[in-house]
Formats: sequence, C-alpha cells, structure tokens
Amino acid sequence: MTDFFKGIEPIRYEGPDSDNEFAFRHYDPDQVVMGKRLEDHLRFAVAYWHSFAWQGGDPFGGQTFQRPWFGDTMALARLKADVAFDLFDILGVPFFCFHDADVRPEGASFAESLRNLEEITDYFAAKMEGRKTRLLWGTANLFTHRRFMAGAATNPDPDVFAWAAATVKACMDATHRLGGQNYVLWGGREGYETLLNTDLGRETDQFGRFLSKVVDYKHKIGFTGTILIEPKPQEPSKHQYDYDVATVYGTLKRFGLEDEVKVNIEQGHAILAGHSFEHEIALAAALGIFGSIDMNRNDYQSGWDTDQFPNNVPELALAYYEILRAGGFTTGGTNFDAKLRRQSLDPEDLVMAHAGAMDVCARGLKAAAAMLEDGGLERARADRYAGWDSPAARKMLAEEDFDAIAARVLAGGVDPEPRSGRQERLENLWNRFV
Ligand code: XUL
Ligand code: CO
Repeated sequence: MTDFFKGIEPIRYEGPDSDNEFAFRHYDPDQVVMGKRLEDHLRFAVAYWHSFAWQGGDPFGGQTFQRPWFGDTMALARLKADVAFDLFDILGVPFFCFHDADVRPEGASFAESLRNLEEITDYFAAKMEGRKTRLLWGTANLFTHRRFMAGAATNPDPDVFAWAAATVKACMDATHRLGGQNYVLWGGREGYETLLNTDLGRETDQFGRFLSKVVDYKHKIGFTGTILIEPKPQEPSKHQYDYDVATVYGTLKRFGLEDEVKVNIEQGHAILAGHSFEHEIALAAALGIFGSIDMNRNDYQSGWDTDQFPNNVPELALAYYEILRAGGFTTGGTNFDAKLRRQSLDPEDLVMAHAGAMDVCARGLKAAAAMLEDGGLERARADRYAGWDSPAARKMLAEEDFDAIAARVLAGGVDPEPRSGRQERLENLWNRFV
C-alpha cells in the first residue's frame, strides 16, 4: 500500500443508521436481491481517467490537483497504478476501466508508446493476481492528442486512420491480455465542426469499415468480451456520428454489425441527446444491444457534460428498473465515469465520492428490484396493452392488409374508447419505493 490514502481503512457496510462517514449504508455487496448478490448485480468499476489522470482543469483554469504520480515517466505510471489499486481495495470494487493514455506516458514514437503500454499491462496483470479486481473494459484515447483533432477513423487523412487502427489493436491486445470483459469505442472526435469542410457520407463509411475491422480483430485474437459503442451527441465535436442509441443502431444495421456490437450508455450523454437515461437503456434493451452503463450525472442547467457522481435515487431506480427488466448485466457493469469537482482536493474526497455513489446506486437498484417484485408497474403496463392479446388483434398485426382491416372497421366491429394512461398514479407508485 502507498501512503496516499494513509489512515483510510477499507469501506465496509454498516447499515443505514451508521454515522461513520467512511462506511456503506446501503451497499452490502453480499446482500441477495432477486437471487443475486448486490456486487454481482451492480458490477461497479472505477474509471482511471477521471480519478487518476485528470488534473482538475476547466476551460478557464488549469491544474488544481497535486498528485505525487503526475508526470511522464514509467516510474510515475507505476506509482499511479499502485495508488489506483489501493483505491480499488479500499472500495472493494470488482472492476476498473482505462484508456491507454491514462495509464502510460506517450512515447516519442508509436513503438515507444506501445512498449510503455505493454509494460504497464504486465504491471496490472501482476497486481491483479491474488486480487478480486478485474477489468470491465479497456479503450483507446483517440481524442486528446492533436493528431486526432479532425477525427480518428473518420479523419480526412488516411495516416490518422492507420494510427487509430494500430492504437485500437494495441488497446484490444492489452484488454484481452488482462481478461477484460468488454472493449469500448467512444468517438468524441468522430464527427465534425462544420459541414463546409466535411464529407459526411465518406466519413461515416470510413467509420463502418473501421468498426468491421475491430470486430474482425476481436475474432482473430479470440477475445470473447463484448464490443461496445458509447453514444454521445456532441462535445468535443459539434456533431458526433454516434449521437444516441437509435443512431448507433442505425449504423450497426447499415454495416451488418447489430449482432456483434452493443452499447455502453452514459447518463450524462443521454441527457445531452435530449433523452432520459432510462429511455436510452430501454431502447437498447428493446433493440437487443444493451451492454453496459457509464454512471454519472450532468448538471441539468449547464448544457454540457459535467460528469458528476450520481446522487439521485429516484432517477437511478428507473434506470436500474430497465436494466433488471432486460435481465441485468451480462458482461457489462456500472462504471463511474465521474470526476470530483476541481475544489475537492483531498484523498478522502476521492474515496467518499465513490463510496457515496455506490450507496446511491445500491439504493436505486434495491428500489428497482422492489418495484419489479411488487409487480404494480408491470401489471399496469400489461393491462394497458391487453387488447393486443385478442385473436383479432393478433391476426390484424400478422396477416391482415389495409383492405381487410378497413372492412372490419366499416362493418362497425371496431369502436375505440380512450382510456386513462394513469401517469400520476404510476408516479405515485414509483414514489413508494424511492
Ligand atoms: C467522454 C466519455 C469517455 C468514454 C471513454 O464523455 O464518456 O470517457 O467513457 O472514452
Ligand atoms: Co463515458
């Protein structure tokens, strides 16, 4: 153990009445809910980038955090890994996630960057031995370096496409080596700033070719994890091609990849796209592409991606309700893609941000499970669609053409009577559990 978190003991479950700040009140990993331990339901992951690589800058100010591992050497990268695994141990999280750029210094050449990544991957592998911590997903940072300013797979310059492909190959290799359960593609620069200089058709074709190569490579190396695309409508690009779940599904269908690739849905990205988190989850589940979630929250006024830790139990109850209805996570999990506020300087802030978020998620999931077990919402939904169970309705959907349907209506056998949608009553029901 390093001394960064000196004096902070592993966080334990002490129950809702505990007044120990360094305790879980709601997240008891061993509590069984709907036949499964909470730890196995929620599958928490810590995101390396926000917690260990981000320095506290915002558009108006630079670094606020002073961490002993900041710097560009391999020795500091190893110190950063030591502190990261200390945090995983303190929180008892089963997973972590990282980009290549979070964990290794950029080298003077591609080959040197690759060697640095491989060295850190070995270091991670050694640290994971004898620990419960596993890798939820790995990914490539194809957005920070200036070479990616006009995109990675969708760049007008084929050399950048090549660099991106070699980078993703390296990150897939690292993810595979560490037994990662998923591989994520988030395309912050896969989009455009202005149509005046952009060939949108060509760029989206390039993206499809790139994605097919990712899937081919997955099969070539025998990676059995899930390939996930993380939708986001804008920021950093003015318009991003992976706008939302519906847009990603259209892209997957267009390139015949809908059985190969799923989605990693982020709360704040859903809000930026003008949706709710639960809408995006429910749609992905309905389309058969639900994979994983990035958990955070956006400030609802600011209109950009503030990546705050979650703290709204009623909203999370609806999100986990849709996840449980869809059968829960398989390879996916709850990754905290959330960062401290830049004034939260202390090591304790980093621990408590995660511990509190884990408690909030546990409350959301338990409320969702109770709502499902109660069955009131599902009964109301079934009742609302009950008309579709009749043989006549089924026949209409399956067989009848417009002439046949119109003939039935004309003959007077159809006379719709509007019924209440009962929204407020259902909101009252939801409120009983949160
Ligand atoms: C950016 C974002 C990324 C992805 C991984 O908004 O969410 O951190 O999760 O590249
Ligand atoms: Co994310």
